[in-house]
Amino acid sequence: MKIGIMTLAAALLLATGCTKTTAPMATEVQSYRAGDLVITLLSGTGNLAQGQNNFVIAFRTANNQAVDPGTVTLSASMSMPGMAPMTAPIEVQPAGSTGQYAVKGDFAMSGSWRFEVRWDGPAGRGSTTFNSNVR
Ligand SMILES: [Cu+2]
Repeated sequence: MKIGIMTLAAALLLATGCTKTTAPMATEVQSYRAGDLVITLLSGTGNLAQGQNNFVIAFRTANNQAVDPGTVTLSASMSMPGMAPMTAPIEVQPAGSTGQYAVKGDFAMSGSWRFEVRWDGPAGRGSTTFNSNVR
């Protein structure tokens, strides 16, 4: 009985952690410098993988202070030889901490994806692109 309750508590903690906090997503996938901003992708594994992913995009200053970038959009595409680029459905939502956004993205293929981030808010308006490898 004790074990059952502990397991349930652990399962609830994990479930809550995946949707509400960024603490379990502490492993950096990659960081990019965009002017005064440092943009970091984080995931539970430190990678992005083919298929559905939950990850975090975080905005900080070069001095490691959290920044509120305001409205954030993220898109990803993969150029395909002889075909139109493949795009990934991506949803971005504020994650509850300054500068942190929860992202859901579905990558149909592994390989190098081109990401474009746009932001518009207290830190100004800007955009940047970078490549990240999906395993
Ligand atoms: Cu592809």
